[in-house]
Amino acid sequence: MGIVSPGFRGRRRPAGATELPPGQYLTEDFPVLSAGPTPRVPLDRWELLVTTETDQQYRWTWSELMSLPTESPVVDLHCVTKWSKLATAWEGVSLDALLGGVETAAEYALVSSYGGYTTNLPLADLLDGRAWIAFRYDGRDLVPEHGGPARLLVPHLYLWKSAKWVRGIRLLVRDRPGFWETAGYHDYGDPWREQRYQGD
Ligand SMILES: Nc1nc2c(c(=O)[nH]1)N[C@H]1C(S)=C(S)[C@@H](COP(=O)(O)O)O[C@H]1N2
Ligand SMILES: [Mo]
Repeated sequence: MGIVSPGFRGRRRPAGATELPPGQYLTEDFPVLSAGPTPRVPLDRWELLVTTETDQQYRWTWSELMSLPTESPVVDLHCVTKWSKLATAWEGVSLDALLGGVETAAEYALVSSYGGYTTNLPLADLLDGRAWIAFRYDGRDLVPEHGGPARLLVPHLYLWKSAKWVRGIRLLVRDRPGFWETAGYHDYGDPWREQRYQGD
């Protein structure tokens, strides 16, 4: 076997791709994009709720979340408004760790936030080390403007899929569009295929 095996892919971008997905520009700062006011959730009342397609519920308090193994992903962010920010450093719990004990045959997830925001994606895209419940950014507790105390982080899709102030994950047999998807944004949102709007 060679040093680089035939199936090898860089961790941050598909093989053969340029540094930025099509149509994106680089930014150094970290813009805040919120469709409404920033909710403030006290940690002693915070909870994360996973509901399966058979209405089984799994709950984590803040301290239960903190007791799960954490990871420190360094990832590129791509917003559909065309800014990209490279090599952002996070700390969080992988969805693999969170959903490991959840029994489901569902193929879709509808993620919801404190404040009412929702976004959908295939359940598979939350797994295999590709998504986290993130609560630290750049060495500090995640600030409310960027989704603190905890947000979803799914960096391989456009950033609107990374629900800030994450509160619930509903596992569904049939796909159901979220807030921006209902407004005409793409159901999947792969930045490398420039899936910005329905029909892209
Ligand atoms: N709850 C919630 N999550 C959200 C949003 C929002 O309005 N509400 N905006 C989304 C969009 S469009 C983007 S680009 C990113 C922005 O994250 P940032 O404000 O940390 O840059 O959050 C996503 N998650
Ligand atoms: Mo966005």
